[in-house]
Amino acid sequence: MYINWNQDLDFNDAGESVFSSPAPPPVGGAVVVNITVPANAIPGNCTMRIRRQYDGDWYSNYTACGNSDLGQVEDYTLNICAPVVATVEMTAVCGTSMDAEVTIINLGSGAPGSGTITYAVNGGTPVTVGAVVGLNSLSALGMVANSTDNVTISVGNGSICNLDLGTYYSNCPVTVDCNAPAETYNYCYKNNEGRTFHYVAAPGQTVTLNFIQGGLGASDVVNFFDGPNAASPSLGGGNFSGNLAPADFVSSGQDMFVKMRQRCHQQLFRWWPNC
Ligand SMILES: [Ca+2]
Ligand SMILES: [Ca+2]
Repeated sequence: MYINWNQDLDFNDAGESVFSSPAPPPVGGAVVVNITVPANAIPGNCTMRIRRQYDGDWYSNYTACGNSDLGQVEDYTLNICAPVVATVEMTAVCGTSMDAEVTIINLGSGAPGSGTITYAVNGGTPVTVGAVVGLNSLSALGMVANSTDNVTISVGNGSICNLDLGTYYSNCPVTVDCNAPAETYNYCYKNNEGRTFHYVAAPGQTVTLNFIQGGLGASDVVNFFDGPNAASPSLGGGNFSGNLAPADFVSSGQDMFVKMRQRCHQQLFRWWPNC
């Protein structure tokens, strides 16, 4: 298998021979090949060639062009994406509203005027609106901005090359009822989804979090803060050797703030918040 990454009408450059099967090649069934697009690939259409050949033995003639006794050659067009570059900032007035500001830095391989933003509020039906390079305000998303309100955002450029920006939450406080039994809280830790939590107990009470379950990837970090935000004193944090259970954290006052940072994992966390 060959790909003309640099669009110069040949398959001869470094990295353009992307796969060779073992000899003899498998008969029947699928051949699965994972291809990493090199950083110097030119965005746009390029040609991928798949060649199967036999010249008395399976080992001869590993080339993109040339004669062979038996075999088949097929050419395909690959569309190499230049990625969209964009950031999101959320603003929430807890109990009132939650808005998102999407700044598109670059539409990648998209044409001018081709930008779109697709967002879904609280897992609902996605809505697509036009977008410009620069600041795009998604105001009045229709959320009350409580602790579980969220919006999932992606940016398109008129091609199949979308940028999934992930899911964003309001960060509004969760009120811990000190007179109720401890509840188990489940949170699915998703791909591209960082998350913060702000727990508030009644005045004079403290917040305790006890983890029952929570797997962390090698580069994942969870931090705990003794107050209402990440500027508060640390109560600890880190990777916990990949497993949060059975970590316990106790605030000194009525607020505790939790901040997760993750890289592409789907994990389930369960913890008890109580007073
Ligand atoms: Ca080439
Ligand atoms: Ca060349």
